Amino acid sequence: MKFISRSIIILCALSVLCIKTNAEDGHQLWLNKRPPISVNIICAKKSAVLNIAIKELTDGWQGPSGKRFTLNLSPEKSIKGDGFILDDAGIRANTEFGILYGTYEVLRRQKTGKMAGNLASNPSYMHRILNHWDNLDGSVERGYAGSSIFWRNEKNAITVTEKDKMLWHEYARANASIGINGTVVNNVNASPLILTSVYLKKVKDIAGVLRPYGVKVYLSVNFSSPVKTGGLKTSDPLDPEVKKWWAMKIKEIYSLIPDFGGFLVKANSEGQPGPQDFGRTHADGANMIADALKPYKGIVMWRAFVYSPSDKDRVMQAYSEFLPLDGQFRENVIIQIKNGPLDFQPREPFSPLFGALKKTAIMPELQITQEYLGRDIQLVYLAPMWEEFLKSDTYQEGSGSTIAQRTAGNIYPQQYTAIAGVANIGLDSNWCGHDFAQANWYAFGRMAWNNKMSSGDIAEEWLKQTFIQNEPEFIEPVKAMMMASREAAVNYMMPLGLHHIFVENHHYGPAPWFANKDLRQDWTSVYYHQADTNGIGFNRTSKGSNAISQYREPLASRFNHPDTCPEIYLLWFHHLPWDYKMKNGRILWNEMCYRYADGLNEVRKFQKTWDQVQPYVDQQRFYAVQHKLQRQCRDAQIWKDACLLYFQQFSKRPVPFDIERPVHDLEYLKNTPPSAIYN
Ligand code: BDP
Repeated sequence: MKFISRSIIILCALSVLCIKTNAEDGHQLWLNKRPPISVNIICAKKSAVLNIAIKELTDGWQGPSGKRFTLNLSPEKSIKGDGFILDDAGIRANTEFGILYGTYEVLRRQKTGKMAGNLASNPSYMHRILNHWDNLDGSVERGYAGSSIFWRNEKNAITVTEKDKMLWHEYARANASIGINGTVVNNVNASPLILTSVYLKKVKDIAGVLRPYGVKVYLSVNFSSPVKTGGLKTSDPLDPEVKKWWAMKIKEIYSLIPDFGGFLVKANSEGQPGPQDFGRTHADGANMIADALKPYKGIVMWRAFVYSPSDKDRVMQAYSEFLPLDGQFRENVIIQIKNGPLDFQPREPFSPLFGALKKTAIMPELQITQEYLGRDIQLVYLAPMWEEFLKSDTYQEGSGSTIAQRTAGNIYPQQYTAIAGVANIGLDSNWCGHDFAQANWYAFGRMAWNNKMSSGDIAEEWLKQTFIQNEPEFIEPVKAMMMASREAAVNYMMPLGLHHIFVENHHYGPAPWFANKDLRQDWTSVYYHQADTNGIGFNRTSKGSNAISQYREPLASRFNHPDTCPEIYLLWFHHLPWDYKMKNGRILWNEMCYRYADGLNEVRKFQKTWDQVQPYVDQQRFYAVQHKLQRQCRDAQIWKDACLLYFQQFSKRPVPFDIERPVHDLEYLKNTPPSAIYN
């Protein structure tokens, strides 16, 4: 007996050891397997989609052993789209995909220890779409997790291997498990080649793998495709030959992919062609393509990311261009708007277009890939930023007109509702480069399904599933770290409303000194921070660029005065003297110093938190994250030193005595190429 119990103890100890030493490259994402418990699934119908649901439940069931569980396709009025109802007996849905999403919800609840019980769940958006900025040569614009999972730069670039299919299958499953039901497989800066028959054949193959998981394929298209690949003399949207060309092309696509989703278009933006090249409007361009897609129920996602090299404040331009077109777009056109009016900065107020357009369908575009938020190097959980954005009140129809409500079609009706996230996925074995960047992919899907979900709940769910760990000693500190990470990044990069002071185009490290008389001024840093001996910040008040006027009351007045402007946006809207008094009594310069220091100190705390939870994490991921946190700490220090030393030249004030002195030299940071500093 003694011997047996001792053996059991040794066995248990060994198995704990095994779990901890197991190599975990993160490839399983949040779908990590646990040994299944038996379950008796009852399903009257058979199909590729339902087979997936049955297999998932059989392979992953963690509920009562031997339970009878029914998958029931029965029309139910309270269920919308691919929504579902869960109860003790099983899942009810109107569509097979509803059953599939219900399946993943059941498994998620079981794995995260959420109480079983009744739940009715309908998606906030009909289309929940990833945007891959993947080029046909396999590179990924602003991608930090390896090459494209769809394209490659080889001789047989368009061949499809079994390995490709396996990866796309895993990708589709991961997306379905969080409710994502669409993917744009090529870059918004689109190569016209994507619409040639050779590439379309590969798109068909991709669509074939993704289909049973409910992930529809969409394409980014180049507006001058009729000229570039169609041999026409013009791409003028009002030209009958051009219309005919698009109609033919779209017919060809649907003959290959009957459930093709539609197009994403970046037009007249950053040098891309568009209808304005022919004296036409965005509406002329979008409608022409939308008309050709309509018979097939396809949609056009037309991006509002436009700005031209004019004197007008860049953050005001999209509003000025699109508002006059309100009501002119077809019902199957959705204007895709980035969350902020500038460009995916660590913090921006929401784009005023969300509170302006009334008769036009609109959708948010979020950036999951961390172009301006530390790439794959920094642990920055983005969901708190998206939550802040979705909860923003535009006051369009009085208070409570949040962006979540407006874009879900609850304020003005929209035939199609959608949300897009720029993907952070590549060929890296853990898909996203940083193990914690997976949480951003996960959170995007969860918020796209339910745009009122809290970022904290999502973090907790993700942690429990990804690390197969329900221990509060692990979950609580790590969740707190994730939840603090975005604010920390804002503080060590661009606190108090500062924005776009990155190294040119590189978008990782700081370069507040970046100026270039020969370049568009709105691509330089000095244009945005406007620091001089009088103060710092961009004056967007009624006495400045008047960007505040694009917001509805009471926001416009609130933003217009420094005393009422939320301090998180202070230098976004105001140019203020260095000794401006903050609410806490500090002068602006000192407050800036403390914010930079707080951001850095927070990352130091993250390192300690992570080290403390080592016993709960497999070695491979533990060391990978630990290593990245070291880099993050070093780089946060560079941000703090670079910005404070640079701005100090204008503030001409000391850094408060209780803040750590800079460890870097400004001249070194200014004169060393980023490749030497950050690699
Ligand atoms: C900017 C990126 C650029 C993209 C552009 C876009 O730097 O690579 O092409 O946005 O969204 O953030 O079109």
